Amino acid sequence: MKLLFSRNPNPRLAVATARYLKAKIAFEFALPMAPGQAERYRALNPNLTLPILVGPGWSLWEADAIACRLSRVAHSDFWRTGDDEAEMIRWLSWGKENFVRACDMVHFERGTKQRWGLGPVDKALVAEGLRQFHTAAAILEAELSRREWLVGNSISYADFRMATFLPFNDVAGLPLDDYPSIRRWYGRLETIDAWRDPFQGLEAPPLPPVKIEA
Ligand SMILES: N[C@@H](CCC(=O)N[C@@H](CS)C(=O)NCC(=O)O)C(=O)O
Repeated sequence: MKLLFSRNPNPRLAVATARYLKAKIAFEFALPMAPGQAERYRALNPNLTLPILVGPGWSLWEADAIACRLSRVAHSDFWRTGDDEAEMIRWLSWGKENFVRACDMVHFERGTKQRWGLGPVDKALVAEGLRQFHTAAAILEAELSRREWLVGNSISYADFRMATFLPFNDVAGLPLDDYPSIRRWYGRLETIDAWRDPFQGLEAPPLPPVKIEA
């Protein structure tokens, strides 16, 4: 199996998951959206997004599906399959619609758009993203004030998914310090090598720097 990746948030999540699970797979940097590259990747993922997991005669896209498959292959409970499964799915589902989405909105304006020259920061969208961030973070904060990890007593894929955009907070500038339990939870994630430095030893050009608006 081969994981096609870039350094952007969702592929980073998939690489971190694969490395956390010590998956015996190859890693290949890819640029499906670069000029002239689409035809090479369309059959693997019609969205032309990353990550993509490729095997003999098949491909799987969406970071969550890839995490599910890699966890099964590794016989790990990182992707819960027992009594905790419903709770894990609850956090994946809620996260994608709420906390992760709010982080994505702000990061897209302040990070992605500025890195790739996609236009000026839309201040109204940042304000709306921050409003949604505070609403979601309050719910997450209450939960994490009572527990170390989102599901049961140990880390699961729900923790990785919830944190998709937090490694990019140097550019997103989300007010994490307003939420001490989230901050402590994220500190625990950062002690995990596979999360903190998923690209270690992999060949992948750095992301373009964010150009600060005048
Ligand atoms: N829902 C998809 C989102 C995939 C996605 O939006 N990937 C973006 C990066 S975050 C992408 O492919 N960007 C182009 C690139 O990284 O080259 C997933 O979870 O895998």
